[in-house]
Amino acid sequence: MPEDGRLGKPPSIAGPGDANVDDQTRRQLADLRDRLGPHTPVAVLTGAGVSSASGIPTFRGRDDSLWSQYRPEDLATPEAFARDPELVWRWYDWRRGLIAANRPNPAHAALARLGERMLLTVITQNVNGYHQQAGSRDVVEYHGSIWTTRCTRCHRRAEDRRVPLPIPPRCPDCGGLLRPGVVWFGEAIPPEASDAATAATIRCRVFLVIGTAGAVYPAAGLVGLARSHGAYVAEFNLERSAVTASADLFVEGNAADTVPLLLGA
Ligand code: BJW
Ligand code: ZN
Repeated sequence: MPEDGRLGKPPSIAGPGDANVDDQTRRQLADLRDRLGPHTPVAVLTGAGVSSASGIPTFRGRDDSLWSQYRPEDLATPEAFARDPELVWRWYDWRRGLIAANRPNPAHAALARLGERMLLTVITQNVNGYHQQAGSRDVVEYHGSIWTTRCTRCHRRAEDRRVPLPIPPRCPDCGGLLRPGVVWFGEAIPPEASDAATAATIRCRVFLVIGTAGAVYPAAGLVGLARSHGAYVAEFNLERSAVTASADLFVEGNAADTVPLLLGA
């Protein structure tokens, strides 16, 4: 239960073998490792916190970027884009530059290694592509990808990895305004992603929740769905979140330190 599962002081940044994790945390992680057999279906829900050790700011955390004055609700909406597409594109262009200049961290790498050993689906709310870059194969991009665009006129979808972009970018086919291939507030989750995430969540026996505030739906609802289908839920976060009450185990700390401990010695 979460109260018992709340674990000691946060580990400091260190290699997986020597992270500063207390004995109770190590025992609970060993117990969690025992649940991760080669035939156990596992689903992992990741949020912005899994990428913060890569130098990518979270949405609701504090940072000193020029964008910290905006809330995601002010920029990640179709209304914001209709009002000021250049502003929204400048934000996305800045984020694309940061993502391209940085790389996946040990948490992404550990999930990719686990995926080689067991049936593991990563459901990520992140749009940066770091799970695939780290080697994860079964990745559901629940909120889309920052590396794709969609034409607002002819609806053409395309991969686009230019950094920086001409702002605003235009469709090579029809000259229409392009938009980022991501899911904004008030927009539906793409049906293939929604279906794949729901199926993996219902099927899994162990559900890992890593670095998400659990504040945005329907993604946050997957935690309760997993639990209601009998999965053991383990959360990895720097601090308690809106979904901690639904977790069987809470592992406090930097995901880049704690998640690699799932690999064992
Ligand atoms: C660490 C760490 C470290 C830091 N180690 N941990 C039910 C109830 C209430 C509202 C709704 C509801 N259902 C739907 C809604 C409305 C809305 C919503 O949820 N609003 C809430 C704000 C209340 N949802 C929607 O609109 C969704 N669409 C929808 O419901 O459609 C319905 C529909 C159906 C049919 C037709 C039409 C419509 C869409 C939501 C889209 C969200 N989009 C964004 C932007 C994506 C593109 C982009 O990246 O720009 O997704 S917003 C932003 O939030 C982004 C993220 O994926 C998402 C979640 O954020 P996340 O990952 O949790 O990040 P943070 O920053 O909040 O938290 C970081 C966490 O990490 C913290 O806990 C830290 O402690 C931790 N951390 N460092 C471990 N090192
Ligand atoms: Zn077009």
